[in-house]
Parts: sequence; C-alpha cells; structure tokens
Amino acid sequence: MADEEKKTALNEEDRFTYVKEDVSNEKALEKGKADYSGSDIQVLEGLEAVRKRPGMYIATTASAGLHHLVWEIVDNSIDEALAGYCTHIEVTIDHDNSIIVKDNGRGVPVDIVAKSGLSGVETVYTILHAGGKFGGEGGYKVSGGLHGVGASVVNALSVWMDVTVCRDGGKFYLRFENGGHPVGHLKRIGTSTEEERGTTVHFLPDPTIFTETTIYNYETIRNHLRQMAFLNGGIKITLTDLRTSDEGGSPIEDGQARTEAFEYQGGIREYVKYIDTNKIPVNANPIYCEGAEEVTLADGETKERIYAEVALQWTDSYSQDGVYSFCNNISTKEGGTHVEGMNLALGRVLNDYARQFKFLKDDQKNFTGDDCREGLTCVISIKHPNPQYEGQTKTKLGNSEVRKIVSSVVGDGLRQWLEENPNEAKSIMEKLSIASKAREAARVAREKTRKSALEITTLPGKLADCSSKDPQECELYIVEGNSAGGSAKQGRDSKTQAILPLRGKILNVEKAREDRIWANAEIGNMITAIGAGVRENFDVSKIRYNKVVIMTDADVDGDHIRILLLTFFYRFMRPLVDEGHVFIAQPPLYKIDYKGSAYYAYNDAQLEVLRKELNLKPGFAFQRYKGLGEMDYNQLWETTMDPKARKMIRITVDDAAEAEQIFTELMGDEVEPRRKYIAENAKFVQNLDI
Ligand code: 0RA
Repeated sequence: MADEEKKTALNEEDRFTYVKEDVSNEKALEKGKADYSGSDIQVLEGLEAVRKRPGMYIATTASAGLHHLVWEIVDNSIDEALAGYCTHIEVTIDHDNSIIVKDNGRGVPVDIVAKSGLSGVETVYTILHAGGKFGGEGGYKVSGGLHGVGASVVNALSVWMDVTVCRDGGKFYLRFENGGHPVGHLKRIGTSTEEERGTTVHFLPDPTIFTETTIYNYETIRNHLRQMAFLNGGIKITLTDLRTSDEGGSPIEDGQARTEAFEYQGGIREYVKYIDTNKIPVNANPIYCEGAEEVTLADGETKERIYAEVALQWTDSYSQDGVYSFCNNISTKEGGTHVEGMNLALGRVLNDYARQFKFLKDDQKNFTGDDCREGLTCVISIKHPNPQYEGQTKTKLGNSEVRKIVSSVVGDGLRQWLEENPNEAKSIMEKLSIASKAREAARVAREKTRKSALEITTLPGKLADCSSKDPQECELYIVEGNSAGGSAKQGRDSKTQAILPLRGKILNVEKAREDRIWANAEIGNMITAIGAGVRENFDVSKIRYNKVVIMTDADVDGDHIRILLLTFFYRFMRPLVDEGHVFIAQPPLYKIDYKGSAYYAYNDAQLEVLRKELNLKPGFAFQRYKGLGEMDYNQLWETTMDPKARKMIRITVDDAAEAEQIFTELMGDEVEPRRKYIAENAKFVQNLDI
C-alpha cells in the first residue's frame, strides 16, 4: 500500500525539528517515538473511516456538506475568540474553490501532546474529535453541537490541507494530502511577531467525496458568517471571494475580489435590528436580557456554566413566528426548553404588568402567548457545555434545566426594562391589546371561512385537477395569468399535473389584516386545492400534491407574484416550505431556431454557450421570451413542465432569520430591491436546479 510506504519513509528528524529544543517535553517526546507507528496507523484508520462513510460525520455530501466544512473550521476560530484570545477571523474563497480561514488567536499548540504522541497541530487535524480533548481548563472547546465534528473530519475530506501556526515567536507549518495524510511532521519554518500570531487553515474539498458540487456559494457563506458575527458580538469576521465568475464567483463584478466585513458590538441586539430592518419598531431598541448560572449535574458533582442572552423587539408586523433560537451558535429550528423558558417569562411578566397598570381590566382575560408574540422579533442564544438535542431533525433543545434559567433571565430583564421605560412599555401594552382584539375578529372570520369551506366540498372551479389521486405523484402548478394557465392546461400531463391559474397579483399577506386574507378568493382557492388546512391547523400529511410549483413570467411582475406566493406559503403553510414541497418552475428565457431545430437557453450564460456551439454569427436572430404566454402549449410542456426535461428550483429555508429579513424587504412596494436580489442570486438559483 502506497500509504504504508510513505509512512515508513518518514524522517524522524523532520518530526521533531521543533520539539527537540523543548526539554520539558522529553517524556512526551519519548512516548511519541515509542508509540509512533501504532498511533499513526490508528489515526489513518480513523480518517479512512470518515472517507468511507462521510454521511456519518457530515450528514450530506451535497452542497450543504461542502459548506459544513467551512463552518467547522470557522467554529474552531470562534471557540478561540469565545475563550477571549481571538478578535479577527478572515475567510477567503480562493480561485480553485479552496478555503482559507485565518485567525489571530493563540495558535494551535505545536508541542507534543502526551496522549497522541503527536504535535498539537497534527493531533487536532488528524485525530477524530481531538479538538475538545486537550487544552485543559479554560482551554479549547468545540462550540458546535451538531456540526461540531472536528477539524480532522474536514482534513479527511480534503485533497490537501495546509496549516500554518504563528506562536511563541515561531512560524510552524504542516501539510496534509489525500484525505489527511501528513506530509512529514510539523516544522518550524521561520519566525513570527506577536501581531502575526494565530492559525491559518487552507483546504481543498475532495471532489471524489463532494460529487454533486465543489463550488462554494458566496451568499451561503456570507449569511453564515454574518450570523456567527451577530451571535458572537465583538468578533470581526471578514469574507473575501477571489474567484471570477467562471470559477464560481460573483456574477456582478468580474476580476475584482469581493469582500465584506461583519462586526457587531451589539451582538444579538443588532441581529434583532437587522431582522427588523424593514419593519416599524414599537420599542426603538431591543430589550436585552442576559445571565449565567452554574448547575450541578445529576451526578451531584459536575458543575456546568450555562449562559443565556435574549434580545426582544416588538414591531408593526402581525407575524407570530419571529422567535429565533440558538444553542452554541447552532440554530435550534424546532425550539426547545430555552424557547419554552422565554415564552413562560413573556406571558407571566407582560400579564402581571398589564394587571398592575390596568392595561387589562379585572374582567378581561389574560393575553395569550400568541398575543404576546404578535410582531415580536426575538433572538435567544444560549451557550451550554452539554446540550441534548431532540426532535425530528435533532434541532430541539432538550436540557430541562435551561427552561428555568432562560425564564428567570427573561423575567428579570423584561420586568426591569418595563419599569424603567414606561412610555415604550405602554406602546407594547397597546400592541398586545390590539393583537388580542384582532385575534378575536380573525377567529370569527376564520370560523366563517371554515364553515363555507366545509359546505363547499368541491374544488375551486378554476382548478384543472389531475386524475391521479395519489398525492405522491401529483403536482400543482400555480400559474400566472389566465392565458398561460390555458397553455398549461393543454400541455400538461393530466394524470399527475393540476393547474390553478391566478388572476393578477395575489394579496400581500404581509401587509393585509387577517380578516381580509380569509376573505380573499385566490387565497381560498389555493387553500382548498392543497387541501391540508392553514396556519396552526396545517397538516402536511394531508397535502393533495407532493409538489407545488409556482410558474410565473420572467419579468418584474412575475418576480413579484412569485414572492407574494412564497410569502403566503411561508406564513400560512410553513411545513410545506420546510419539507421541500414548494418549487419554482424555470421557463427558458431564449429560443434559437436553427436548421429546423429549436434550442432553448435558461439564462444568459447558456445562450452564449449555444451561440458558440452552433457557431452563430453575431446578429443571428433569436427569440427572447417575455412571458409564458408567448409559448404555445407544446413548447411550455417541452421546456418547463415535462419532468424529464424541465428545470425547477426547490425552495429551502435554512436560515429563518435571513429569510424573514429578505421576505420583508422584497415584500415592499419598491421594485429595485427585488431586482437587485434576483440579479445577485441568479447564479445560486442556477446551482439549485433539480
Ligand atoms: C487548543 C489549545 C489552545 C488553543 C487552541 C487549541 C486553538 C485551536 C484553534 C483552531 C483554530 N484556531 C485555533 N486557535 C487555538 C491553547 C493553547 C495555549 O495554551 O496557548
């Protein structure tokens, strides 16, 4: 085996170039020598196991897994920052889609670690889960609970990884190749100043593992880093993309490095403000509650420090799902005990205050949890040394001690804030009163809708349903305009594809009051067609179609209608979106008729490729589709609806806070932010084709 040969060929001199000078490390050094071959084989076996079953360590080898590698390496630097030693993390996407993460922390230890007999650097990057196992008190701790798989996993899944450490006046370097095989051992390659201190990791993901794509998405990395900067206030994180557009870089400006910096002294307070960018706040600045508690574990001995911080702001929004929770910097999408604790405190303190200051009269009922949360944006972030995750996607925090801690942190903080800010407290109380009354009105309106929906068991007249009754194979196309709806009806596979044409723009559910929403015919049609209810009564197991496909024109109006529909699904049928049932159809933008054949291009880049391939002269006439209506039913089927040939984008929301910010921005009356967003994300959209 080639690896074996490489191993025996290692020069022992190389290995101890640095450590030799370190007398205090003599014992470890000896042990290292003695155990060397044994531990090395174990190390390689560990990394080999990761390569054999990457799914056990990173869940997916698709695009998300590729990005997880970056999160993992960045997490280590964030841990160093949380330990108080690092203030700046620089992330760079290099031309070849390799990633560089540089921090100004203490630097990964370079001397021999007794347990492994290897240098600290080699230990961290080759031994599974080594990260947290040394460093001692106040040392190094893995922050991530879910994707905290260890830097060695990233190494195992890379073609090569270069680690450079500057510390103790030296500069140290070690390279790994072919899935984590060290090339020699850690070497001192020069000197370093105090300013240069820190760790730089540069790695190239292995395309034989990440077979779907090895191209990094700028926006995905940017959003994650921004979130990390919000959740860990004070750390500066910069992102630079060196790629040109054909290397996967920015579609906007070529040949120019794109760079952004994220640094939020206000931490989660600024996060809440960011999410609320496009809303009108009730309290001008988020309310901030913070606290830590030592708890003794079940063994009666082990003490753990749990840290909780919460930021709250009410806005003019009617939404009730503005609570974003995190544990150890990871989004807990399913909520859990920290969210329960916050809700308990919210109901208790707001109702107490309302009674005390007569915002609720004696004969009035308490505000409900929904009343308290209407228009609330809240970020809960806890740091826990031993988090337990539950739920379908293991994103629900289970630690029961957390409930009480968050409840008292929010209870104390909120009560004090209300007492100190009576004017703003009054505005919040008024917001709650209106919410409470509106909820009653909406309940009445909804009852009516539900009654009429029960009476009219028939499907909407405009719906051309499919003949199959097996939801698994059924698709609902929601089509902009009656004429395109007509073509879609003619062109479809009537066994599995249903068509629901929409007339004009649908109601903006973001801006409309609930009673108007329930009275809207188009919305009613969609609810009945999908057949699984709505809001808290939505039951995703009852959907009549496995895929709901939005098909609109590729113009400004089409973009708007698409956003309106997505907002509706996001707000009213959230599991439909979360579980990946919502798609966007991709009609072609161009058609070239050439020598009796039709060629379609779905974007400008494809058009260029086609022109080159067909050797078309400049000025060769091609058709630019302005709308679906310009296609006849055959063309619409061939290009956009035929499951064998079509392109669709599956809508996913992996960052709810980001989605909220974008939705509220795009929902406005201004066309420009939408145009800009769509232009900037056009490339991403392309990558998501299924
Ligand atoms: C273990 C111990 C110490 C620092 C680190 C790990 C460390 C790891 C990484 C990974 C990326 N950047 C990092 N920075 C530091 C502390 C060693 C000491 O006491 O000096």
